[in-house]
Amino acid sequence: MSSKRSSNEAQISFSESCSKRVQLEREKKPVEERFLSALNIFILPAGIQKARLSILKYQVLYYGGKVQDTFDSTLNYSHVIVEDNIDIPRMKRILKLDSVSDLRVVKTSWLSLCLRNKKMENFEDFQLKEEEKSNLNSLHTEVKTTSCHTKQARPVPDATEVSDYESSDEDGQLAGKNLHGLSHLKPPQTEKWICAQSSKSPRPNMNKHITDKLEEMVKTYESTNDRWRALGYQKAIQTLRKHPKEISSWEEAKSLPSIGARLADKIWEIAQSGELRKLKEFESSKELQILKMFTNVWGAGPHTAQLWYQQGFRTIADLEEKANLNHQQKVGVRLYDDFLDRMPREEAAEIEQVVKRAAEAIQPGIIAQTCGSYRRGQPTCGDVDVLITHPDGKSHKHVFHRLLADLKQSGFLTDDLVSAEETGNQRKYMGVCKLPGQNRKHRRIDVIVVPYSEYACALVYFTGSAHFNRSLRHLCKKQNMSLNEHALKQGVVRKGAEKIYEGTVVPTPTEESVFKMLKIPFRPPEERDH
Ligand code: DCP
Ligand code: CA
Repeated sequence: MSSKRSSNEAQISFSESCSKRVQLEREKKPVEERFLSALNIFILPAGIQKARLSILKYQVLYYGGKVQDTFDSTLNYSHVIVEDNIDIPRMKRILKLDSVSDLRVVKTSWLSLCLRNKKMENFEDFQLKEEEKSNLNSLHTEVKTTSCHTKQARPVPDATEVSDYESSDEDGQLAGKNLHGLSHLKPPQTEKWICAQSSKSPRPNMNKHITDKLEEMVKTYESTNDRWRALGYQKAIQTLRKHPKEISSWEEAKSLPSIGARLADKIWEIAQSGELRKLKEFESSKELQILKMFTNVWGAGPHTAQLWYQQGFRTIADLEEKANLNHQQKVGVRLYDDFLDRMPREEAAEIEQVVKRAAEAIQPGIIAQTCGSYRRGQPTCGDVDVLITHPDGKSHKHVFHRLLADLKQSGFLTDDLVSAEETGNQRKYMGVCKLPGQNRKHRRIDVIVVPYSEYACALVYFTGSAHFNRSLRHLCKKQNMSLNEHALKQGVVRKGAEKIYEGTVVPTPTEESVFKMLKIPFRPPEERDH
């Protein structure tokens, strides 16, 4: 896989990494824009998605408020914010409090409303009192009806936009709101899901002039760790690609799945002017361009990129000379240009052959199959993902270390990035290879060895695309199943996002059997390129 961000990085909170910048920006803001300056709040994290919590905190800080990271009963908070479905008894249990009568406890929907309307709204309708239970549904309706669509560009991520993505249960589904909450009553209408459809469009993308610009927005948001916005844009791109005609009005854009009012604004702006001011702003920001470049270094995520920027580094040469790099980043910096270059699929095929021959020499009958974009038939590949197994169910076990040793010995593998990552019965190597001969570039390669019983699920997973996989997983949820690179399970019991019962493994001898269990037509790899 080309994925290169460590999970630790992803977990670093947005507000932590940005708080200094927020403070600087806040100091520059005119007083009337600091409309939350009366706030000194604590947000109870229970029930709030991590990313959303970070963004809520970030916004409160940005608009002049104070957020305390820990709860201290001796402090004088203006408000204690709790998720809408938390009631007072639960809050008291979590904070180990006997009484909350001297606290002003208010639901997150109030904070979202203030942020949306850019002013302090009356909190009383959102306040929870000692004897009161939360009334989630009525409040949700209230917030929805009072929310308004503002056309002005906003400088910071909007938590309400983020919560829409998070609560959206239709990721990977084209128009499935009708299924929401009804999975126990009727079978899902699988034909509406991305994973049930061929990615081979019967017609060209009629909105390429729009999707190209939105793709650039995705890259920028990814480099600033704004995952939810990046995901929102990606979903809109998928929708637009499939739309049979050129967008000719704001309303037309807004009526499409995964496109809300703000995205419709952007789409309509591009449709009308051929430009997107927000993207131009990004492109003229030196800082954002440098952050983008730094996040392209293998082994560096948005947090590291930001640290490097804060340390005064501005070029890849700066990093090479002055930054304190770990092993992976050193390789990433040294081979920066090679890694950015996508290889022609013919080169990926040559790389596959080298691995195949070496594996076959160790264990006859071994299967070595390149997955990822190569298997989906793409003309170029970011890296090569080789999946290895053996049909006898046991011989694969001895191959991993010998294969890597042989490939290093021959000079084919030039650098290790992750020597061995074990998840369950699967082993994964991430490194760098170079074909023999003149003018060859270094290429990223992953070698994953799996038991034959997990081969079909691993094939599905590593073939992707990532968007197709997300759609499969969501469809699984609707059918009380789960799917990952190891197995398909049925009878899974979930309470919210949490799995209460893991379910039981369904034997999946072939990729076809996975599709069949999910009640969707089999799609060959080249039709999974969503
Ligand atoms: N994958 C996934 N979710 C992710 C990352 C990867 O489901 N977040 C799966 C689907 C991908 C496959 O792993 O297709 C291989 O990952 P790559 O990052 O190598 O992606 P591709 O091979 O699709 O594209 P590229 O040509 O950029 O390598
Ligand atoms: Ca790949």
